[in-house]
Amino acid sequence: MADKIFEIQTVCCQELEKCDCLQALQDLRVRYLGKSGELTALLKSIKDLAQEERPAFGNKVNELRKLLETLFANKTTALKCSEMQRKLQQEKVDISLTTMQPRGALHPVTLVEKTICDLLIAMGFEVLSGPEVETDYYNFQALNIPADHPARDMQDTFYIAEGILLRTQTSCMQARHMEKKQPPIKMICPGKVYRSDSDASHSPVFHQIEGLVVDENITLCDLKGTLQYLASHLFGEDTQVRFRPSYFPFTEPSVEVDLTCSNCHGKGCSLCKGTGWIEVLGAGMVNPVVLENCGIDSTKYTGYAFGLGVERIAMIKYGIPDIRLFYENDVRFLKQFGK
Ligand code: 2NL
Repeated sequence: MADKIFEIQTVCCQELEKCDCLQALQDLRVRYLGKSGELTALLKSIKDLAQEERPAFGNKVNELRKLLETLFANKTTALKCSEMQRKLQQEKVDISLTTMQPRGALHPVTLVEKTICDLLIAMGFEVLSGPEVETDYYNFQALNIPADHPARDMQDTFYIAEGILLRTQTSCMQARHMEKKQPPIKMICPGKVYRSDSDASHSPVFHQIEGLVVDENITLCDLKGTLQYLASHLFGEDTQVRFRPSYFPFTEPSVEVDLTCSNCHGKGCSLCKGTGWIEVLGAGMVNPVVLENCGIDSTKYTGYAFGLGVERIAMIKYGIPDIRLFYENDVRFLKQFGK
């Protein structure tokens, strides 16, 4: 009988040695230590022994059970450990590997529009947007653009129906806002505008930002200070702002606004055609007729307004020669601007 105990111990140890996965180990445990396993069978054979041999035999079998339980527990730990090692090795993630996904970038028009809006927001302007399909009233009449003005011609404006058109400027939104709200007003309206025009510097759709400030004692100086701040931040600290007299039906007086050339700093180059100045936008004091049209007392309040083309600013800033490059979506062009 002692031989039998020894044999079971030896064979079980050999099999444990060979065992290389947790499932096989579990099967082996059932085979030896399970309810109908080898050790239970061994213990049952106690009845074949003489009475006096039984206690010693029982003790030996129990010792073997304890030994095997320890060996199985050790083997379980060892197998779990090597399994974890294998997983760590196999499922390792190389975090230094780049995904090679091409990165997107903001369109230069979006980039410049956002930069200008952020500068104006910092000066306290609120941002409003409105419909691109407008009425003749808000696009022309409210803004003092007379019936015989060339802008009203079918040649210049996209008409959708009688009295309905694609807005040619964003000021319609300014007019709508003044109708609703009394001064102080300090707003900008960025958005798409449409004009029936197309060449290297004109596109049938382009982006405009118009600003409007109405309050007591607003002067042309307030306009100049605002534009100076904008110019210095867009084109550099040393940029100068110059006003030239001009004419718009919705402002009186009206001005064309020039900046010292960002390319040659005023010395004269091909970009500024030797003048040292570049025309960037139009502006002026809001025509009292426009204020009155929108329900604002022009004896009490004055205001300034300006309108700029975002594409034009981007063309000057980046030296882009043709407006159509913005709309062709050639990735080689677009990827130069993303930050
Ligand atoms: C240009 C010139 C300008 C305005 C826009 C404006 C708006 C209201 C009242 C008065 Cl509600 N004026 N806007 C004023 C002067 C010029 O735009 O050449 N834009 C591209």
